[in-house]
Amino acid sequence: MAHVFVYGTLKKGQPNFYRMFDRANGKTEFLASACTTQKYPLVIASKYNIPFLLNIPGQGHRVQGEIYKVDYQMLKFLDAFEKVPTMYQRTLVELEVKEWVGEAEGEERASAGSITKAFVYIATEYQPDWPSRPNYESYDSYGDHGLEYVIREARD
Ligand code: PCA
Repeated sequence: MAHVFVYGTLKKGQPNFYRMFDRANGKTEFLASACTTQKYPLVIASKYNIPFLLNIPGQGHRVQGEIYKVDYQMLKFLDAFEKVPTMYQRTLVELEVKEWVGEAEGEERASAGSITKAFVYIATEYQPDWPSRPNYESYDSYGDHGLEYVIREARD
């Protein structure tokens, strides 16, 4: 089992959320809402409007997202789906828990305000202009930026 912090299209209400709950891909359990303890730029880039967290701590916002507990099969699915290591790298990030909902067996229930760690998918590399793009505290594909995510199945 692994803990994964999602901040983009895998969040609840976002276009790839359902993939984490497709039992053919493995098992997922929601644990908590959280935000990064450090600031990072979260930008939307590429012609498919893909959200990327850039590994530039101290710049941008403390990014909001959700922590999920996934089994090994789901972790491998997500790595493949996020094109690790070409597009994203899966790395550990420090998080502040906002609301802990899951009650994972044998695990401490983390209270609001407590610090935890989870895997996150960060951009493997980025174009020079990405860090100066508008950056978001909380990603929403359908937000007023108008940069709706283009789902895999609709790409050319
Ligand atoms: N999927 C991953 C990384 C960016 C994306 O769209 C996530 O939601 O965390």
